[in-house]
Amino acid sequence: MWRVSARMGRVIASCGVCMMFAATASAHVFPKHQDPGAGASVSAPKEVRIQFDGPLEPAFSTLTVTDGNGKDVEAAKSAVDAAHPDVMSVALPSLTPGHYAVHWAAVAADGHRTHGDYTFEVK
Ligand SMILES: [Cu+2]
Repeated sequence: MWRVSARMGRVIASCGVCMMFAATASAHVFPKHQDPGAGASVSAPKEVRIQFDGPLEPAFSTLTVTDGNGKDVEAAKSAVDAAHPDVMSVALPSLTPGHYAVHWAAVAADGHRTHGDYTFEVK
């Protein structure tokens, strides 16, 4: 079960249960707002922040950022906002101009997993 859109990048739901029962699709969380956005060209951001359409399981949800060579660049481990369990962010060092990829894996509160990636550009 997967879907693709130019605006959101690549998004994949990957739990075995859901491969068989499409009706459970609503148990998955998907990005609602991504900052920087997919395909955006921005000044070096201090963090990548994604708001999902439902609460995340902090222990299993991750957000990483890689540079053009596929090397991790995030300054710290990603974290789910304690006050806003639907928001996950990761701090960044000062990034040099270039293309970067965001990789996220979101585990919903009920254990269903989705993941995806998208790119943005630092001017
Ligand atoms: Cu699932």
